[in-house]
Amino acid sequence: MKLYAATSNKGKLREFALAGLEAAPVDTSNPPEENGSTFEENAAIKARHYSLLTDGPVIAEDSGLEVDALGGAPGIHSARYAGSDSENNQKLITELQGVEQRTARYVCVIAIAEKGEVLATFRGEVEGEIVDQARGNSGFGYDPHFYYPPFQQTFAETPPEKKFKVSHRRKALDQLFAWLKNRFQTL
Ligand code: ITT
Repeated sequence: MKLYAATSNKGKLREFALAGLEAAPVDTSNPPEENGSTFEENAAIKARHYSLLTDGPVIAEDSGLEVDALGGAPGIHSARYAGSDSENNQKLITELQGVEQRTARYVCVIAIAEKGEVLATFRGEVEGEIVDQARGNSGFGYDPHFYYPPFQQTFAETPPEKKFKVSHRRKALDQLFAWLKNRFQTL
């Protein structure tokens, strides 16, 4: 069984590789409009769209940061909250100025689809806190401001393999792997 992975995000691809995911890349130069209102809907839209371009099952994921004091924002708009990663982070910190409650979580939903039909979705989450000062150079996206209390570090200060072990993406991928094993007796 040949599996494909559709993402244009290099950070996600690096973490898929850490998981040992063996999947062929898909041309993502013509992405679908992500007009769903949940991570599940947007992951399904992407997986369904790219599955029409391949001859086997495709995984796609939708992920983001939910900040409690911002009513769950940036949420499904995380990638394009303000623009680039640094603009996104700047906006996040500005929005949280003077706000005491800092709890937040990363969410990752992976969808698998074949020939235009979504077969399953899997959700992983990891809880943390938003810190004003950017710390660390590793990871991507909001990682310099995402403090993970059990490590007493931001995810950008955490070595990639260590971040990955506890991450939202890993939790969703583990469920995917269990599902694939069951369905295709492979992996
Ligand atoms: P694809 O749709 O092509 O996969 P994308 O970057 O547009 O790539 P999303 O719409 O799912 O993907 O947006 C995910 C955003 O959420 C990402 O750009 C980051 O800003 C944030 N994010 C998700 N997981 C993250 C992580 O592990 N560390 C830091 N930021 C993360």
